[in-house]
Amino acid sequence: MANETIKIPDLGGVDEVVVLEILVKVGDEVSVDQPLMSLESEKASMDVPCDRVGTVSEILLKPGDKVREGDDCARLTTQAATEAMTEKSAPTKVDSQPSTTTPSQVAVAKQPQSISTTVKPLHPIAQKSSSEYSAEKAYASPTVRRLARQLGIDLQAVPATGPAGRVTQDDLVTVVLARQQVLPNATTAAPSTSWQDPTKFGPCEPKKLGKIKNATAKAMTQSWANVVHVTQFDRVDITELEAYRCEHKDALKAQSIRLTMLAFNIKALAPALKKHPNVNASYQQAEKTRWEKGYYHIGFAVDTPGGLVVPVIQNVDQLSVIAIAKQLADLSQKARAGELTPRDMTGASFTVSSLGGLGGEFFTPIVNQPQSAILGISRAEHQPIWDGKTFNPRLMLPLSLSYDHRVIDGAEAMRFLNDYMSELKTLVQLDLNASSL
Ligand code: CAO
Repeated sequence: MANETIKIPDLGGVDEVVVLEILVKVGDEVSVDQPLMSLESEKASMDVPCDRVGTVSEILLKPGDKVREGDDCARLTTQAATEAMTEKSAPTKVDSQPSTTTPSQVAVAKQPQSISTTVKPLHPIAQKSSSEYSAEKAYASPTVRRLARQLGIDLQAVPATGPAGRVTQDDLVTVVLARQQVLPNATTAAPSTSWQDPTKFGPCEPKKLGKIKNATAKAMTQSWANVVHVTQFDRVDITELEAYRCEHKDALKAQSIRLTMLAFNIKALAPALKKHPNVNASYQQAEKTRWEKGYYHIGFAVDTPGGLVVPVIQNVDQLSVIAIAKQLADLSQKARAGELTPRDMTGASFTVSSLGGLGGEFFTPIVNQPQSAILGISRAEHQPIWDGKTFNPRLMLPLSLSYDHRVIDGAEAMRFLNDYMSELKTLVQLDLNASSL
């Protein structure tokens, strides 16, 4: 038996690196090439591989320590007879090439930290082929990257709990357990522990969610887990605009056109979005890029017997209020009849959700990914508004703008909302009989 010291190997020209994660503990039996700890320089991370067989007797470093080539990092108890006759290993560089390993049965217990379960193949949603794999963009040690690749987990979708947003092995285990046992369809949420058998407390009836409600549940879970939601509330004075709408709505009704406030709400979006392209955008996390769209396709939430669907009115910047009102009616009718096609429901750059016909005040709509903002509209009500001398009854429309704070700052959101409210008020100047509307 001998007690031997493992040293920090050649760092490939880097003077000093930081210890990120210790991957073994005292008492672990380790083998040749097994990573003992992860190190990080400014631009890359690397593992310190073990260069012999033995049992860890002491760990001499901790996360956050700064180390140089030749520093002691751990001690092993070894038996001369079992010492590996290998050359001193170099540190393992970040492996940015996709592995050729197909995600399949992987014995996690072979990995450091002795995770003892044998992981079965993942649910298909959790798997990615190695060619699709792009984990090099995520923040994790090479060991965790390798393990994620073997398990078919997209590192970028894993909620990280490690230092500085680093994905750890435990985070991967959480995802695997959540997918296998608790949330077979979820991609990012943590396991729920709140389920209780409701029949223990009284009569109840199980109702399976239909296709639309399932799709909504999945999209909302993903958005809730990934988007950094903030909701900004405000009220806009639509007294004149509502009077204007009422002036025209009966004549239009005679032509079978239903002119609701929502058509005006949608009409005012295009000029406001043009002024604030970051609100009409999608965030591509992997590339740290915001895609600002040069088109104004507005999705609107429709409440149908089967659940919520979101048809899209394309190019609203080129449509009159009346054309928007017609499309609102046509698409809502198709939605409620279950006749929407995929083309009717794709490509939105921004979404509105109006509960104005039903009541309520403010609410917190959930961003419809991959968009970065959504406008909630509630029921307009008369309120006493102070004009400096007296209170006047004004019709105030409550607005709730939810946005992704990764893409849009609070001040930007407020500036957008201010411009939107101004645009809405200017619509009273439209000539509703003109063909150019
Ligand atoms: N304030 C006051 N009254 C309003 C209003 C508002 N903000 N919005 C609509 N109304 C009125 C309408 O003017 C209409 O009255 P009139 O017939 O006198 O004109 C009445 O309420 C009913 O309107 P509507 O809801 O049928 O029509 P709409 O164009 O406003 O909305 C649609 C169409 C499809 C968006 C709506 O029917 C709908 O499905 N809303 C639900 C959306 C939803 O579920 N959102 C939640 C998503 S998050 O879970």
